[in-house]
Amino acid sequence: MKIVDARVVLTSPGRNFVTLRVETDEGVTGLGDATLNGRELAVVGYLRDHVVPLLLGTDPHRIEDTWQSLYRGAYWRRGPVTMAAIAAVDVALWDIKAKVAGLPLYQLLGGASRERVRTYGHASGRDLPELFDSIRARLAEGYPAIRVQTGVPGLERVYGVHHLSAGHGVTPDGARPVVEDWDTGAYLRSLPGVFDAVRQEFGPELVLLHDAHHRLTPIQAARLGKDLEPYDLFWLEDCTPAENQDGLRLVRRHTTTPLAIGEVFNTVFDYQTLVGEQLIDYVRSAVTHFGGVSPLRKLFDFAAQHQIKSAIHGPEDISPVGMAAAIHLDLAIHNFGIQEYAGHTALTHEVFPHAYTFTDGYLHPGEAPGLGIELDEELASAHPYEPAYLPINRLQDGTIHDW
Ligand code: CS2
Ligand code: MG
Repeated sequence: MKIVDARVVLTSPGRNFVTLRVETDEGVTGLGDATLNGRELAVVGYLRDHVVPLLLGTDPHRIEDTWQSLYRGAYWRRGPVTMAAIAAVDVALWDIKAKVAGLPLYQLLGGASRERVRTYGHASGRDLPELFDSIRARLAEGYPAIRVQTGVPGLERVYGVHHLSAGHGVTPDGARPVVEDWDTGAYLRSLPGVFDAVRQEFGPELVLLHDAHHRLTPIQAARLGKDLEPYDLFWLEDCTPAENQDGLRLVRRHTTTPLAIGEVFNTVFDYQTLVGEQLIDYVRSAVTHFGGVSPLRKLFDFAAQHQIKSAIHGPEDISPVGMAAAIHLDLAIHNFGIQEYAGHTALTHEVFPHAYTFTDGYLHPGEAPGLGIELDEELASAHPYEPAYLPINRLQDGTIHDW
């Protein structure tokens, strides 16, 4: 079997997605997600100009050799653009291999280790009444776990709060990222009270998570983790920018609140200290941003040696193709933790018809051969790319901060 064509499809059914379609001389095709929110065109160029020409004529079954060739052959290694491009190829080749075998991908990854995949959803609110309504809405959808994000007193635009955040939008003229505002002191003073109110309203059993989104110093993260201990969180995510892996040693010394990190990481080297010293409890990388199924399953094996579990990143900017690959991995690995599932718009599901199902808060990849997903290129072409940046974050004095 040989690869005879590979095409990059850029579409925007409500938000931008980058998809690679690989075609073989036997008519079997594979899909891979290469969406990098806010930098989509960089991955499109990397794939079209530097990867696709190298794929033509190669054997799609040689997944590991192709992965290693793309990783080592570029000389310049790692990074979100490179690893998203390599991920798309890796996933497309796994899709092809599983289709040729006539099996759903999870069967090639060791078969099912569980009956279904537990998820968590997003709840947010500018204030407690709005937050409580949002939590009730997720509970009504069956989510067994809920991420809680709220406004911060005195701030106008805050990450993760639907009415306050620009989400993934741009300024009206489409040219520049929206500027959101931040005040760490106000955030640290108000958040414990929010979780106290949530526990009062919804009780001690509800599984709650929170995303600090890289905004704290290690000592501030240590304080927040400690202040949240009475509210028994499933995890505190991205408590501090983790390029400085050593910083998590300080956090870990001060709090027993479980920690989740890694959605912006793209190789195992980003995790070496964090996993090796068990400084975190969940690894967050997505198939799309970590180079594909092949390296992510290796990361999960490394994590398993340190009682660390998976928590694959699953916001709306992971396409249904990336989500399908995640669910196959989630079903197969032993040290599964939880799967983030923000869901997609109805139009996105139409562009990407898929076998995976979301029922009462749990996902299943389905039994279709391969990933179990297709791309309606005609419908995709009706929704062309729209320039969109992630917001940026500034402190009250105008200093740029982590978003
Ligand atoms: C967030 C993401 O879901 C999460 O944990 O950190 O929504 C993140 O903000 C986006 O994926 C950025 O594109
Ligand atoms: Mg996050």
